[in-house]
Amino acid sequence: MNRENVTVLGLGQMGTALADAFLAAGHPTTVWNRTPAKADPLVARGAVRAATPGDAVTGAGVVVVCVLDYDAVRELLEPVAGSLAGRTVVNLTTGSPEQARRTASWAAGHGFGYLDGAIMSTPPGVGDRASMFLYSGSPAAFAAHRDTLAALGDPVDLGDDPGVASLYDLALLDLMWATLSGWLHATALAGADGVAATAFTPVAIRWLSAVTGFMGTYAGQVDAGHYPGDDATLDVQRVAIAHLVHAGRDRGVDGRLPELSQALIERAVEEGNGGDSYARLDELFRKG
Ligand code: FVH
Repeated sequence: MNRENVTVLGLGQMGTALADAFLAAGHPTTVWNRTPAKADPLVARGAVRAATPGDAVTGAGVVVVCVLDYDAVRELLEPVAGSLAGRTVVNLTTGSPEQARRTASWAAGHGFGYLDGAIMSTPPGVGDRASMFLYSGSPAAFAAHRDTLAALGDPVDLGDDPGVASLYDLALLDLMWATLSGWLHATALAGADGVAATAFTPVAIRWLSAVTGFMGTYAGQVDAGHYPGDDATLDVQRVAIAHLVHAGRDRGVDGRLPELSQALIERAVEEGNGGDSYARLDELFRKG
């Protein structure tokens, strides 16, 4: 089959994995990196080395950029903007929604297609259909290059606002860090009484699948602004979380994480919402 020509700019850990996935899927792949030696292993596996970013984008249908930050993206693309007209840039660099929107407007002004993306994986997951790649921006560019992007992972289309992929990325990282911190705190608590992390974690993982069920129920409550406490009320959870905070203190475990949840629960109860579900805390976060 004829595979689309792709170019990958930026061959750090992630850019290298992206280029490898395109090669594995049979795409003619041109690569460029600021430090040229990082391209050597990819060239040995069949990639074409470009001497400059300008050379790299010539002939590519899709130009994938994955560098440290958006300052580096602009530094890289501004000098070659004239050569990008008629092509599509897919920017997989982590940034803010505002940076994504500004870059999309700049791309439109230069006549090239632009998709902003977020990689919900580490490099070993690239090329696996189970890994989500989030995209937002030009619907035409997504439709034209969806099959090519599928070489990297499951391409998830988040619509035409170029900032939305970054927004989801930040929100999902928020969820990841809160979850990992919760797990590490729980592991420290259990560990204080001699429970190994490897013994605790399989039980924790089963519990997390129940928690995702709660999220499914509570999402509807958040959207409706109505939080019936017909599973577990904040009044009940206020008592339970006090046990967690005390148990941590007794064991010398840093208590700031559960104390934040405790403070939010207590505030919601003080405001007269003790009969509501945990989803009621959404309103406290939104108030800031
Ligand atoms: N690694 C991961 O698991 C995460 C997963 C989610 C998405 N991120 C984002 O991907 C971007 C790159 O991350 P990385 O892990 O590949 O990072 P490094 O291995 O440190 O490579 C950085 C590359 O950026 C190049 N670079 C930096 N500054 C410039 C510049 N001014 N002009 C041109 N290129 C630049 C750097 O080049 P060099 O140092 O090798 O010469 C590397 O190619 C990032 O946004 C993550 O948040 C990865």
